[in-house]
Amino acid sequence: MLETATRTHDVLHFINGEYTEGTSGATFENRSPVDGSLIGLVHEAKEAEVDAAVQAARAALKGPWGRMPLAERVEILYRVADGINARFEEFLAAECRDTGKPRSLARHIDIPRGAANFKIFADVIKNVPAESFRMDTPDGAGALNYAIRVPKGVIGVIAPWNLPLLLMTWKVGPALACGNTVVVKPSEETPTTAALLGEVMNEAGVPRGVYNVIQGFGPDSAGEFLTRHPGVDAITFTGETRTGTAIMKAAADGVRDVSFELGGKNPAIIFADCDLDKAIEGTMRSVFANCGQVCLGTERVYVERPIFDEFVARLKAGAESLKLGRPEDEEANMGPLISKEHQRKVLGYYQKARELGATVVTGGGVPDMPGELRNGAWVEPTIWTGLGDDSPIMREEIFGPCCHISPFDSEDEVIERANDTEYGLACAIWTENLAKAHRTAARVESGLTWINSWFLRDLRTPFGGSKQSGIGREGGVHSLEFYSELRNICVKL
Ligand code: NAD
Ligand code: 6OD
Repeated sequence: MLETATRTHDVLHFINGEYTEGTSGATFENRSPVDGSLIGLVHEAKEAEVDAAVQAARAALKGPWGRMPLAERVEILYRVADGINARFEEFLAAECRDTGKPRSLARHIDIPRGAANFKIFADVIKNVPAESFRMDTPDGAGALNYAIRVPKGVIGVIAPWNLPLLLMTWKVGPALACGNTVVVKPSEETPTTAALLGEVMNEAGVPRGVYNVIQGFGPDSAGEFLTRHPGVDAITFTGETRTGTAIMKAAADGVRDVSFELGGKNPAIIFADCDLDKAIEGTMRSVFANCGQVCLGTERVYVERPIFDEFVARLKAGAESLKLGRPEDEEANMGPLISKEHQRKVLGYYQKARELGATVVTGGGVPDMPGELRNGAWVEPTIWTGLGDDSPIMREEIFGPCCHISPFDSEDEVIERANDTEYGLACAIWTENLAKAHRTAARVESGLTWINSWFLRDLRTPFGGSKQSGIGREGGVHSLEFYSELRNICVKL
């Protein structure tokens, strides 16, 4: 039993308020995507560790957490948010070490949102109105129906590696606000910040067993054992659509609820009447931010024909101006991909695009990095043109710093092409004609649509994907629909 999340940079489980190596004896390596160096060993959870975490979470539901007045729970969540901010630099260093992403990015997005996710849902649960109906009865006295909101129970939280702390706390924040307890399975690629959060939970006074973390992989490891565990009441998952399918099958046993934020193949629609400077700037971010590893990112860009050549030339210039570098290089605006395995996948698509006859506008390979950075998972920012909409490059999620740009000639045509996908997560529309913008936004089949912006969002709004990009909506009060249950009570007056 240890008091901290890491020794050097080895990462442990956090179960019932304590750090533990567990009993499986299994470990795996956490390697830096920047240069391939060994960051540390991660202890892998098997059935015994998962069971211990679930039992701890179940016990905590019946303990002080379950009996705690809402106002006290809310104060604790504010302290968790403050605790992350108080250890901001530690979280920043850990997140950038695991992911290789630029510190300048994580400083503005990942870590502040990690803290905000506790504050916002504390505010939401404090202010959510209760529902009540006064009804007539034959005796004239009437009856009062009112709904009470109760926690679902133990929530299994399975998180991906692209925005590890942000996406994990996006689920843990509302789960705890609603009075649930959680067992979190972070991605095997990014185990550290979820573990570190255990220290903050203890410091903030979160009772033992409310927040548990088990480390490991998906199949035949922590992820699968967690989703199969009958002590888990509901599962919230962010990751690939294929993984969501496997988790949904596991959740069918016991008829457990799921909330899924899955993959995408997001279009951007650039009309000729857009403000081109803004459209280029926004598309640069939506294609290349976080090395293209953002579920909401753009991989299909449709540009109205009169500005097609200029748009391609300017996006090419933008891509070629990106500076790749280590997280601590404040000039760098792009890091490596998450792993050598993901690099192989993305480079496979780069190769396939060439074989399919794409015009490689820029990139398409591995950049010439200096020294030990050669051992990292670097790829070039890449732009293609010339492929048809049915090409695998246009249909499959690549999750790298790349996009294909196609010309279009009419509003109806582009909407049909944008919607011609099994996914439906996000879309960005660029035009100065507001009527056209609203018309197009209403017709694109995506859970989130931006007009003349990207990634901008009030956290009280519904977030989620259409079609195979997800099930359910989270954000603001919408999160309460998944993380709590309404029960009706009827009082005869
Ligand atoms: P992934 O599906 O490979 O893994 C996500 C998590 O699931 C990891 O913790 C992994 O260990 C676990 N897992 C894998 N197989 C499992 C199984 N059989 N049972 C239980 N757990 C299992 O996804 P990733 O590669 O980590 O993340 C990238 C993907 O996530 C992309 O497809 C991206 O679009 C998607 N994503 C979606 C959103 C969204 O909001 N819609 C947000 C971020 C990422
Ligand atoms: O901002 C968020 O809350 C959110 N869920 C972002 C998802 C980004 C996907 O990579």
